[in-house]
Order: sequence, then structure tokens, then C-alpha cells
Amino acid sequence: MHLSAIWLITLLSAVIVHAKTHTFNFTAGWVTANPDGLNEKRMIGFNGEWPVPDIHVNKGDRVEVYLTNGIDEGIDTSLHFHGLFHNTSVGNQNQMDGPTMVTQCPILFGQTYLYNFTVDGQVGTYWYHAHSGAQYGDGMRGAFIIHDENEPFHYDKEMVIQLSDLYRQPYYEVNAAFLSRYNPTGAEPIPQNMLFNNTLNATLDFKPGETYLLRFINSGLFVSHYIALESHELTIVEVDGIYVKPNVTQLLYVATGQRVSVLVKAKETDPGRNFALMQIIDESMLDVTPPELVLNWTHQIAYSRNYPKPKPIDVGNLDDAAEEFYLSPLDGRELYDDYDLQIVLDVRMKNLGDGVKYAFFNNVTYVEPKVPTLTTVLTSGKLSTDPRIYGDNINAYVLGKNEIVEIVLNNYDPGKHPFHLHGHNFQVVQKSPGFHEDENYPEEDQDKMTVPYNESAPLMDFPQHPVVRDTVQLEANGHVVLRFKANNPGVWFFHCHVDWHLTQGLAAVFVEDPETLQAREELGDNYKQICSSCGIKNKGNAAGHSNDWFNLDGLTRQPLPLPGGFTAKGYVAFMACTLAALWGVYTISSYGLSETIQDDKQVFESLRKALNVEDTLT
Ligand SMILES: *[C@@H]1O[C@H](CO)[C@@H](O)[C@H](O)[C@H]1NC(C)=O
Ligand SMILES: *[C@@H]1O[C@H](CO)[C@@H](O)[C@H](O)[C@H]1NC(C)=O
Ligand SMILES: *[C@@H]1O[C@H](CO)[C@@H](O)[C@H](O)[C@H]1NC(C)=O
Ligand SMILES: *[C@@H]1O[C@H](CO)[C@@H](O)[C@H](O)[C@H]1NC(C)=O
Ligand SMILES: *[C@@H]1O[C@H](CO)[C@@H](O)[C@H](O)[C@H]1NC(C)=O
Ligand SMILES: *[C@@H]1O[C@H](CO)[C@@H](O)[C@H](O)[C@H]1NC(C)=O
Ligand SMILES: *[C@@H]1O[C@H](CO)[C@@H](O)[C@H](O)[C@H]1NC(C)=O
Ligand SMILES: *[C@@H]1O[C@H](CO)[C@@H](O)[C@H](O)[C@H]1NC(C)=O
Ligand SMILES: *[C@@H]1O[C@H](CO)[C@@H](O)[C@H](O)[C@H]1NC(C)=O
Ligand SMILES: [Cu+2]
Repeated sequence: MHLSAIWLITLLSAVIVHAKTHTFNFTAGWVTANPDGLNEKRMIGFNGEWPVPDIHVNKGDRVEVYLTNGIDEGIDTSLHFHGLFHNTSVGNQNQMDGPTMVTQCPILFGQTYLYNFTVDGQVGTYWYHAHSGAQYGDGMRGAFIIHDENEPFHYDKEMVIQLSDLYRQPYYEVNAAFLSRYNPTGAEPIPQNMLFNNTLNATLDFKPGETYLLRFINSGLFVSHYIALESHELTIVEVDGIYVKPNVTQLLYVATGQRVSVLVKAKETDPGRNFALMQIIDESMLDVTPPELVLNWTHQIAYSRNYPKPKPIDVGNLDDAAEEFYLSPLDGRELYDDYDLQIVLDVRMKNLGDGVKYAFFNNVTYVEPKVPTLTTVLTSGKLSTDPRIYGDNINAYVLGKNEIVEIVLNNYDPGKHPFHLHGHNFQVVQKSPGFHEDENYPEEDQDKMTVPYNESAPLMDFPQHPVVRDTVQLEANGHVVLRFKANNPGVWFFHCHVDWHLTQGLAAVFVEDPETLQAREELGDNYKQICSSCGIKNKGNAAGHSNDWFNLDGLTRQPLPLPGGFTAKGYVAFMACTLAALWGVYTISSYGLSETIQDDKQVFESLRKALNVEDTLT
């Protein structure tokens, strides 16, 4: 035997010994819990338990998750492993990514889907969550940690901490009330509380002299969180699975979907007391702040559980939180200094003819196709590079093999939006601050108030080593510019991770190098069976047609604009003033709205009279 062959066998067996397969058998179902200690609520757990487990694996391992939907008749589900690339070079990985109607069909009650993938080439802090509407908000979310034996820093113990928001009502009721003509301003549902690792009043035990790695994950639906530790420094060492040059800060900001890991050095000797760990909601994201909503929770860093509970501290100016744009990857990776393809996405929020406030990229709100986009890619042959077959309501963009793609996001909205890309991470090459955040200006002034990206006059110098993340926050009326290399053929969802905005349609689909994907991937038996069980075709364009690929009959399209006479402004003004009182009740206490509101006919009668127009809303 050749020496090289022996060497190869040794190497292979080393790989085989080290790469472990972790198999999980999860049946999702309701579990009664009391996360904040104030109210019972049904959460979605696995195998009768909630919270669902954190998953810990090592670099290179394989993961098999059997997910059975045991939630309820009429509720579908799926799982996404947030931040994992599912690199399709090893075949059949795109169908493991999770978002329903993008890369798989919804898993109906009683059905089982197998997620089978490796975590090749990635390390650090990730998470997994349901990817069907706002479902994960009811607790179907956990941490996913990829351990790295060659971590470039040392610590004695890690602590994995999810930050999230808690709604009392089930996600589908909150969503129905939110996406309703009775909420014409599109005010996001206000959570009733926040959670710290799925509970409240947490204690982190510290021992003198030790160093801890705190992995913060914002696994909530909506609000960003600030984190500060009393008289302990935080050293940021990782964001979204990328090691960064250590950056010392007093205050962290974690938007939904993002992860930030920090090293914290405990006091050298027992300080004789405990310290506060502050968790603070970014209040600027709330349309109203109900008086009973606690914005600051004080958890404790305990040197002894016998010491008194620490008092809350003032964390100073929230604007001093570490800014993601100034972080830089530890491996020194360079800026992609130019792009091959630029995609400009203007973010807007507007009312359509059904009175509901939707979210748009370039005036198109994402509406699910009739078959998952992955099915369309894999069954359309040469036509796969023609975006028309994906329909006109999913913001489909076809990316060429290995192109450097630049995404420009301009925010014609005063809200903050943490955008997440599946299948990749990206360089953040420009990130503007927010504008006019504290002003209350009329909606029609959006365009005037916004500072879109001006390529001939970028606001900041392009960093030589830009931060690389998979989720970045677009600030109020500002912009971000992102770059990545299209080196992972697949269908990848790009969307706001404020899941309320996702359900309003703030999403696009990147169809990356579809011809290479066709050569690599085929629809698995399990995939096809899941689709068949919900009556979805395993072939065809966005509307499910495969005789004429440009025939989109039957495709659901976004509602028509408000009819003539019903200007968005007039509609909102009318609805907002007649329903203001109701809305107050609705946001602040409960969503038991349906009994109190008039039926649609009455509302539209009065609307028609008030606006004195002939049109009817359909
Ligand atoms: C998963 O668990 C269910 C219920 O306990 C069982 O019926 C099924 O055989 C298990 N599947 C696997 C692959 O272990
Ligand atoms: C947290 O503390 C609050 C206020 O002291 C209390 O009402 C609540 O029950 C506690 N929650 C948990 C989960 O212990
Ligand atoms: C997961 O995928 C690997 C690689 O294709 C395969 O060997 C393995 O059998 C799969 N696991 C299951 C449970 O099907
Ligand atoms: C957070 O919760 C997870 C799962 O419930 C648990 O494994 C983990 O240890 C908790 N983190 C801390 C710091 O207690
Ligand atoms: C919450 O924390 C912020 C920042 O430290 C502070 O300005 C504010 O007064 C606190 N609010 C309450 C109710 O303690
Ligand atoms: C740390 O972050 C701040 C901004 O938050 C930035 O000004 C500074 O350059 C960063 N330092 C390092 C070493 O990355
Ligand atoms: C979207 O609509 C706005 C007006 O609401 C208009 O100013 C803008 O040009 C439109 N954008 C595109 C890309 O059509
Ligand atoms: C963009 O910047 C260039 C160079 O400063 C300037 O001439 C141009 O007017 C700007 N464009 C817009 C739309 O502001
Ligand atoms: C996927 O794997 C291929 C082959 O190893 C590699 O060239 C590519 O960079 C990877 N893509 C991502 C997103 O990591
Ligand atoms: Cu958003």
C-alpha cells in the first residue's frame, strides 16, 4: 500500500471518529407553561416538554432531526436552522432549510419530516425555530451551538441565553388581529413581557477568577434587547457564528435573529455581593408603551445565592451600545471591493384595498406561491433562470454562479428591521444611522424623511474588513448595503426577522445558480410525500402549471391598491380615529377583539358614508 493511501485512510478514519451523528426525534405539541411566572400559556414544546432542548454539536457533525407535527389539526409547521448554510455542494441540502413554501411544503398534523444535514465549515452560535408564520414565538425555538476545539479564546464555562418576547395569546390569534383592517396603521402587537432564556428573574452563577462565554441569542418575534452587566466588562468575540476582533463594551444590542457572544471575567476574589444583569427592551420599536409593560428586568450575577438580590442599575445612554458596523472578523477577511449584481430593495409599509397594512420590497409584498419555489427550480429545466416562472409576488431574483451580489436596503419606514439571509452570511459594507426616530411626521412624508443609499456619495468609508453576519438591523429611514458571494446554489429566503413584518410580506427569494442546483439536488421522497399530503404538486411554476410555464392562473396575488377615493391617508385616518379606543384595548390587554367590533358590512357602510365615495372594499 502506498504511504499516501495509508495516510488517506488514517485521515478518513480520524474524520469518521470525530464526526458524530446526533439524532433527535421531536414531536411538537402544546405544553402548558408559565414562562414569566405571571400567566399560564400554552407553548409549543417537543415530546411533552417546554422549553425545547438546546442542540450542541461539534464542528463537522451530522444532525438528523425527525420532526413530527403533533400540534393540532389545522396547524402546520417546519424547522429552520438559523445561520446554517446547508451547503448544497454535498447534495439535497436546500430542502433542509425549512421555510414553508420556499424550500419545503408545510408539515401537516400527523406528518413527519426528516432534517438531515452536516454543519461543515461553520462554528459558533446559531438557533433553530419553526418557520411557518410567527409560530416560533410560542416557544418552538432553541439554541444550536457548534463547538470548535480550536476556539481562539479561552473560558471556563459557557452560558447560552435566549432573549425573547412573550405574548399571552397564541401566535395565530395575535397575527390575525395584527393583519387586520382594524389595525390600519400596522402597529405591531406589543408583547406582554420579555423573557430571559425562556423564563424571568434569572440567576447566573459566577465563581471568582473564572471566565465565562455568554452566548446571547435574540429568539423573539419582535423587540431588540439591550444587555448590560453591573461592573463587569463585556468583550465581544463572536457575532452570528463569525469570530470578531475582541471589542470591549458595557452595553450590547441584540436584534431579533442576531447572536452576540461575549467573554466576561469574574472578579478575582469574592466581592461579597451580587450584581445586576440588565435586560432592556428597545422601546423605540413599540408604537405605544402600555404602562404595565416592564421595559427593564434585573437579573442577577450571583457570587453567592445567599447575597441579597442586586438593585437595578442605570445603564447610561442606550446610544452607546456596541455598534455592529464597527466590528471586524478575526480572520481578517477582506471586503469584496466590487459587485457583479446589485439588487436595490426599497422597504415600504402601505395599506392595500382590503384595508390591511402590508410590507413591501419595491411595492411588492410577498405572497406565498402555490408550490414551494424549490420545487419550481428543480422541475423547470432551462427555464429555471427565468424569474417569471416564480410568479410576480415573491420578489424572486436569480443570482448567477459565484457572482458578488450587493443588496441595498432603503428604509422608507420609521421602523427598525433586522434582515436575515438564509444559506449565507454577508458583509455589512454600509450601515446608516436611523433618521428622525423621535419625530412623529405624517406618513406621506416618508420619502422626504428617508436617506437612501447614494452610491456616488456613501455615508461612510467602506471598511477594509467589514463585519460578516447573517442578520443586520436596518435603521429607521436609513439604509444598509450588504455583499456576499453566490457560492451556495439554492433557493434562499431573505426577510425581516421581526416576524410580524414577515407575515406582512417583507420578504424576497434569491434563486441562486439554479442550473447547478438542478445538477446537485433532487426532491426527496419525504419532501414529495409532505407536499402530496397537503395537496401540493411536486412539479410546476409558482402556480403549479407545468404545461405552460408562463401561465400563472390561479396564483394568489397581493390585494389591489385602495380603491379610488380611499386614499391610504384617508382610510387610516378614518379607521384610526373610529377604532382608536378599541385599539387601545386590543394592544394593551387582550386580543378578544372579535366580539366587540362591528361586522365588516357595518364598518364599510360607515366608511363609505364618511368618505362619501361609491367604491366598496372587497
Ligand atoms: C420517534 O418517536 C415516535 C414516537 O415515540 C416513534 O413512533 C418513532 O418510531 C420514532 N422514530 C424514530 C426514527 O426513532
Ligand atoms: C419574576 O419576578 C416577578 C416580580 O417579582 C414575579 O412576579 C414573577 O413571578 C417572577 N417570574 C418567575 C418566572 O419567577
Ligand atoms: C442522512 O444523510 C446521510 C447522507 O446522505 C445518509 O447517509 C443517512 O442515511 C441519512 N440519514 C437518514 C436517517 O436517512
Ligand atoms: C438556557 O436554557 C437552555 C434550555 O432550556 C439550557 O440548556 C441552558 O443551560 C440555559 N442557560 C442558562 C445560562 O441557564
Ligand atoms: C430603564 O433603563 C434605562 C436605561 O438605563 C433608564 O433610562 C430608565 O429610566 C429605566 N427605566 C426604569 C423604569 O427603570
Ligand atoms: C469596537 O467598537 C467600537 C464601536 O462600537 C469601535 O469604535 C471600535 O473601533 C471597535 N474596536 C475594535 C478593536 O474593534
Ligand atoms: C413604489 O411606490 C412609491 C409610492 O408609494 C413610488 O414612489 C415608488 O417609485 C414605487 N417604487 C417602485 C420600485 O415601483
Ligand atoms: C448622490 O451624490 C452625488 C455626489 O455627491 C450628488 O451629486 C447627487 O445629487 C446625489 N444624489 C442624490 C439623489 O442625492
Ligand atoms: C459551499 O461549499 C463549496 C465547496 O466546498 C465552497 O466552495 C463554498 O464556498 C461553500 N459555500 C458556502 C456558503 O460556504
Ligand atoms: Cu421588519
